[in-house]
Amino acid sequence: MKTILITGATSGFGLAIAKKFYAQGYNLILTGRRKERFAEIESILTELGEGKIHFLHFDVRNNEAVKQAVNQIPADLANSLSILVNNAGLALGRSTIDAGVTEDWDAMMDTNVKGLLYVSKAVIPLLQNNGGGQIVNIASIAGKEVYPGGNVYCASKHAVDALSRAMRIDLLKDNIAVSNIAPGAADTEFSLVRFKGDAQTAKDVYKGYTPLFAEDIADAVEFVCNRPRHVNIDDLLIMPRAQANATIFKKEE
Ligand code: NDP
Ligand code: 8X3
Repeated sequence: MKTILITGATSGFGLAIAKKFYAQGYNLILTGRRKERFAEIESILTELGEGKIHFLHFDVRNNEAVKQAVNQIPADLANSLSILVNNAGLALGRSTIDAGVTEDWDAMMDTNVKGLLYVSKAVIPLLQNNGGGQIVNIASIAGKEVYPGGNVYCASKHAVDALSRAMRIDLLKDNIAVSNIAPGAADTEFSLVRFKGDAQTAKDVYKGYTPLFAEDIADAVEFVCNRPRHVNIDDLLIMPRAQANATIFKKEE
């Protein structure tokens, strides 16, 4: 039985990816900071499959905690790990650069860029020991374009986009394929986090059109991970039908 490690699996895309792969017979290694959600997630998942589920509780910004957690992965899961999904990430705020909050900038760069690097550095040796595998990095339309008030979040996702290309080059020798998935607007907890618990502002982001849902991105991850061995999907930009680019939407009144 194969194993997938998904960062940021306590909500949104990560949780939907976990459900999709568990139902297909994978063992799961799931990570997040909100460990109070682990028990409920486990009970939802166990309805869907029969594999092993192993939770790792750490903040991706803490390199020591990342290393310790990865070292604690049980041997049978470590030895069958074939996919790493670097999904944990966030935006904080949407102000112009002059009005930006430096703590928010630190949190976005530390989580989206450095956290992805720390997790990758800790997990790549497991994939190498297993003869290869696949890394899926969750980037964004914000990694392809910049938009008003997107500044540092966009910079962090441009970095993810660049790291996907760099990893693909550097890990070719190890039979580790690297796929970049770049979603447009998706209705998860993302906007609630971005607007710091302001539920109305978060809801308004998805008003007047049908956004993507977490399951759409889980479908995409499943697709890229299930290509024939000689094929790799390098980069997938996935938008709601009603979103033409980072800023242009067709909204109903
Ligand atoms: P959610 O807020 O629903 O999920 C984010 C996940 O990341 C949570 O499980 C959260 O877990 C985890 N996370 C955040 N910060 C940390 C941290 N410091 N350490 C460990 N885990 C962390 O949002 P989405 O599912 O939408 O976001 C998933 C990814 O998709 C992100 O990288 C986001 O940038 C990207 N994305 C989202 C889009 C959207 O419109 N929703 C579009 C394009 C890309 P916990 O809080 O428990 O730690
Ligand atoms: C999330 C999508 O457009 O809010 O990455 O940046 S967007």
